[in-house]
Amino acid sequence: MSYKAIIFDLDGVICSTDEYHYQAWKTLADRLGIPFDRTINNRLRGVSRMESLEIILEKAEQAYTAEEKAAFAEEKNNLYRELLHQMSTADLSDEVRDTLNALRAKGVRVAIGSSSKNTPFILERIGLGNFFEAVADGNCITHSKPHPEVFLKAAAMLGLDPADCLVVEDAHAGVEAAVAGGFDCAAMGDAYSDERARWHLNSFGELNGIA
Ligand code: B16
Ligand code: MG
Repeated sequence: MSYKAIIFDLDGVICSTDEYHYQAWKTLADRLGIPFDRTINNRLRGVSRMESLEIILEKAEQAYTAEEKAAFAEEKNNLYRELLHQMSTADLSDEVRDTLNALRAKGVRVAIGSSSKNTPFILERIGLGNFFEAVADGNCITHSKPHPEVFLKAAAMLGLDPADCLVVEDAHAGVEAAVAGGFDCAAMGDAYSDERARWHLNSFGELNGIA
Protein backbone atom coordinates (compact mmCIF):
# COMPACT_ATOMS: atom_id res chain seq x y z
CA MET A 1 0.00 0.00 0.00
CA SER A 2 1.44 3.37 -0.81
CA TYR A 3 0.35 6.49 1.02
CA LYS A 4 1.18 10.02 -0.10
CA ALA A 5 1.29 11.25 3.49
CA ILE A 6 1.29 10.08 7.07
CA ILE A 7 -0.54 12.06 9.77
CA PHE A 8 0.92 11.33 13.18
CA ASP A 9 -0.74 11.67 16.54
CA LEU A 10 1.70 13.35 18.96
CA ASP A 11 1.29 12.20 22.58
CA GLY A 12 2.16 8.52 22.77
CA VAL A 13 3.23 8.22 19.12
CA ILE A 14 5.99 10.75 18.38
CA CYS A 15 6.98 11.19 22.03
CA SER A 16 6.07 9.92 25.48
CA THR A 17 4.22 12.99 26.72
CA ASP A 18 1.30 10.63 27.46
CA GLU A 19 3.24 9.72 30.63
CA TYR A 20 3.45 13.40 31.62
CA HIS A 21 -0.30 13.81 31.07
CA TYR A 22 -0.79 10.89 33.46
CA GLN A 23 1.54 12.31 36.11
CA ALA A 24 -0.07 15.76 35.98
CA TRP A 25 -3.64 14.39 36.21
CA LYS A 26 -2.55 12.02 39.00
CA THR A 27 -1.17 14.92 41.05
CA LEU A 28 -4.44 16.85 40.64
CA ALA A 29 -6.65 13.82 41.37
CA ASP A 30 -4.65 12.95 44.51
CA ARG A 31 -4.97 16.52 45.77
CA LEU A 32 -8.74 16.37 45.28
CA GLY A 33 -8.98 12.87 46.81
CA ILE A 34 -10.39 11.39 43.59
CA PRO A 35 -9.40 7.81 42.61
CA PHE A 36 -7.36 7.82 39.40
CA ASP A 37 -5.24 5.08 37.87
CA ARG A 38 -3.68 4.09 34.56
CA THR A 39 -6.84 2.32 33.39
CA ILE A 40 -8.84 5.53 33.74
CA ASN A 41 -5.90 7.41 32.21
CA ASN A 42 -6.16 5.34 29.04
CA ARG A 43 -9.65 6.80 28.50
CA LEU A 44 -8.08 10.28 28.36
CA ARG A 45 -5.86 9.49 25.37
CA GLY A 46 -6.72 11.74 22.44
CA VAL A 47 -9.59 13.56 24.16
CA SER A 48 -9.45 17.26 25.07
CA ARG A 49 -8.30 18.67 28.40
CA MET A 50 -11.83 19.55 29.61
CA GLU A 51 -13.29 16.23 28.46
CA SER A 52 -10.43 14.48 30.27
CA LEU A 53 -11.30 16.39 33.45
CA GLU A 54 -14.95 15.35 33.16
CA ILE A 55 -13.89 11.69 32.93
CA ILE A 56 -11.75 12.07 36.07
CA LEU A 57 -14.59 13.82 37.93
CA GLU A 58 -16.91 10.82 37.32
CA LYS A 59 -15.33 9.38 40.49
CA ALA A 60 -15.61 12.59 42.54
CA GLU A 61 -17.90 12.60 45.56
CA GLN A 62 -18.99 16.19 45.05
CA ALA A 63 -20.09 18.37 42.17
CA TYR A 64 -17.90 21.28 41.04
CA THR A 65 -18.84 24.56 39.42
CA ALA A 66 -17.73 25.53 35.91
CA GLU A 67 -15.28 28.01 37.47
CA GLU A 68 -13.75 25.31 39.69
CA LYS A 69 -13.43 22.98 36.71
CA ALA A 70 -11.69 25.66 34.66
CA ALA A 71 -9.26 26.22 37.56
CA PHE A 72 -8.57 22.46 37.82
CA ALA A 73 -7.86 22.23 34.08
CA GLU A 74 -5.47 25.17 34.35
CA GLU A 75 -3.77 23.63 37.40
CA LYS A 76 -3.26 20.37 35.51
CA ASN A 77 -1.93 22.18 32.46
CA ASN A 78 0.57 24.12 34.60
CA LEU A 79 1.80 20.86 36.16
CA TYR A 80 2.00 19.32 32.69
CA ARG A 81 3.94 22.27 31.24
CA GLU A 82 6.45 22.08 34.12
CA LEU A 83 7.17 18.53 32.95
CA LEU A 84 7.33 19.62 29.30
CA HIS A 85 9.95 22.25 30.17
CA GLN A 86 12.28 19.42 31.18
CA MET A 87 12.07 17.89 27.70
CA SER A 88 14.83 18.23 25.13
CA THR A 89 15.89 16.69 21.84
CA ALA A 90 16.98 13.67 23.91
CA ASP A 91 13.25 12.90 24.36
CA LEU A 92 12.90 12.12 20.66
CA SER A 93 13.95 8.49 20.30
CA ASP A 94 16.47 7.44 17.68
CA GLU A 95 13.88 5.07 16.25
CA VAL A 96 11.28 7.81 15.75
CA ARG A 97 13.84 10.30 14.37
CA ASP A 98 15.36 7.76 11.96
CA THR A 99 11.99 6.51 10.77
CA LEU A 100 10.64 10.03 10.16
CA ASN A 101 13.77 10.92 8.18
CA ALA A 102 13.59 7.70 6.15
CA LEU A 103 9.92 8.24 5.31
CA ARG A 104 10.53 11.81 4.22
CA ALA A 105 13.53 10.72 2.14
CA LYS A 106 11.22 8.28 0.33
CA GLY A 107 8.93 11.19 -0.55
CA VAL A 108 6.23 10.46 2.02
CA ARG A 109 4.79 13.76 3.30
CA VAL A 110 4.46 14.07 7.06
CA ALA A 111 1.95 15.91 9.25
CA ILE A 112 0.71 16.07 12.84
CA GLY A 113 -2.89 15.54 13.99
CA SER A 114 -3.04 16.07 17.76
CA SER A 115 -5.76 17.15 20.19
CA SER A 116 -3.16 18.97 22.28
CA LYS A 117 -2.98 22.74 22.55
CA ASN A 118 0.63 22.27 23.68
CA THR A 119 1.65 20.74 20.33
CA PRO A 120 3.84 23.65 19.07
CA PHE A 121 5.71 23.82 22.38
CA ILE A 122 6.31 20.04 22.47
CA LEU A 123 7.53 19.93 18.86
CA GLU A 124 9.91 22.78 19.66
CA ARG A 125 11.26 21.00 22.76
CA ILE A 126 12.04 17.77 20.88
CA GLY A 127 13.64 19.53 17.92
CA LEU A 128 10.82 19.00 15.41
CA GLY A 129 9.53 22.58 15.40
CA ASN A 130 9.98 22.92 11.64
CA PHE A 131 9.91 19.27 10.58
CA PHE A 132 6.28 18.65 9.67
CA GLU A 133 4.69 20.03 6.54
CA ALA A 134 1.34 20.49 8.30
CA VAL A 135 0.39 20.68 11.96
CA ALA A 136 -3.28 20.38 12.95
CA ASP A 137 -3.73 20.51 16.72
CA GLY A 138 -5.97 21.43 19.63
CA ASN A 139 -5.62 25.11 18.78
CA CYS A 140 -7.42 24.81 15.44
CA ILE A 141 -10.30 22.41 16.14
CA THR A 142 -13.69 22.62 17.80
CA HIS A 143 -14.19 18.87 18.26
CA SER A 144 -11.51 16.59 19.68
CA LYS A 145 -11.07 12.91 18.82
CA PRO A 146 -13.06 10.67 18.26
CA HIS A 147 -14.40 13.39 15.93
CA PRO A 148 -12.32 13.30 12.70
CA GLU A 149 -11.89 17.10 12.48
CA VAL A 150 -8.19 17.25 13.38
CA PHE A 151 -7.20 14.64 10.77
CA LEU A 152 -9.44 16.20 8.10
CA LYS A 153 -7.78 19.56 8.81
CA ALA A 154 -4.30 18.01 8.45
CA ALA A 155 -5.26 16.38 5.13
CA ALA A 156 -6.74 19.66 3.88
CA MET A 157 -3.53 21.50 4.83
CA LEU A 158 -1.64 18.98 2.70
CA GLY A 159 -4.20 19.30 -0.11
CA LEU A 160 -4.83 15.54 -0.02
CA ASP A 161 -7.86 13.27 0.27
CA PRO A 162 -8.13 11.09 3.38
CA ALA A 163 -7.78 8.02 1.15
CA ASP A 164 -4.22 9.13 0.32
CA CYS A 165 -3.16 9.47 3.97
CA LEU A 166 -2.34 7.05 6.76
CA VAL A 167 -3.03 8.07 10.38
CA VAL A 168 -0.83 6.71 13.19
CA GLU A 169 -2.50 6.56 16.61
CA ASP A 170 -2.05 5.20 20.14
CA ALA A 171 -5.61 5.99 21.30
CA HIS A 172 -8.86 4.16 20.63
CA ALA A 173 -10.51 7.59 20.27
CA GLY A 174 -7.89 8.42 17.64
CA VAL A 175 -8.44 5.21 15.67
CA GLU A 176 -12.17 5.91 15.73
CA ALA A 177 -11.54 9.47 14.51
CA ALA A 178 -9.31 8.29 11.67
CA VAL A 179 -11.77 5.67 10.44
CA ALA A 180 -14.69 8.13 10.73
CA GLY A 181 -12.73 10.53 8.51
CA GLY A 182 -12.08 7.90 5.84
CA PHE A 183 -8.40 7.32 6.69
CA ASP A 184 -6.53 4.06 7.02
CA CYS A 185 -5.07 3.82 10.51
CA ALA A 186 -1.96 2.21 11.98
CA ALA A 187 -2.53 1.54 15.69
CA MET A 188 0.17 1.18 18.31
CA GLY A 189 0.57 1.24 22.08
CA ASP A 190 -2.69 1.27 24.00
CA ALA A 191 -4.71 1.01 20.75
CA TYR A 192 -2.53 -1.75 19.25
CA SER A 193 -5.31 -4.37 19.15
CA ASP A 194 -8.05 -2.03 17.94
CA GLU A 195 -9.80 -3.97 15.18
CA ARG A 196 -10.82 -0.82 13.33
CA ALA A 197 -7.16 -0.18 12.46
CA ARG A 198 -5.79 -1.50 9.16
CA TRP A 199 -2.26 -1.90 10.55
CA HIS A 200 -0.98 -2.88 13.99
CA LEU A 201 2.49 -1.59 14.90
CA ASN A 202 4.68 -3.35 17.43
CA SER A 203 7.19 -0.58 16.90
CA PHE A 204 7.27 2.83 15.23
CA GLY A 205 9.96 1.59 12.85
CA GLU A 206 7.51 -0.85 11.24
CA LEU A 207 6.06 2.16 9.38
CA ASN A 208 9.02 1.86 7.05
CA GLY A 209 7.61 -1.38 5.69
CA ILE A 210 4.08 0.01 5.27
CA ALA A 211 4.60 3.35 3.55
P1 B16 B 1 -3.59 19.49 26.07
P2 B16 B 1 -2.85 13.57 21.20
C1 B16 B 1 -4.00 14.56 23.38
O1 B16 B 1 -2.95 14.55 22.49
C2 B16 B 1 -3.71 13.67 24.57
O2 B16 B 1 -3.66 12.30 24.17
C3 B16 B 1 -4.80 13.83 25.59
O3 B16 B 1 -4.52 13.03 26.73
C4 B16 B 1 -4.89 15.31 26.00
O4 B16 B 1 -5.95 15.50 26.94
C5 B16 B 1 -5.14 16.15 24.76
O5 B16 B 1 -4.10 15.92 23.83
C6 B16 B 1 -5.18 17.62 25.07
O6 B16 B 1 -3.92 18.04 25.48
O7 B16 B 1 -4.13 19.53 27.48
O8 B16 B 1 -2.08 19.56 26.01
O9 B16 B 1 -4.26 20.49 25.16
O10 B16 B 1 -2.74 12.18 21.74
O11 B16 B 1 -4.08 13.84 20.36
O12 B16 B 1 -1.57 14.04 20.55
MG1 MG C 1 -1.95 10.00 21.52
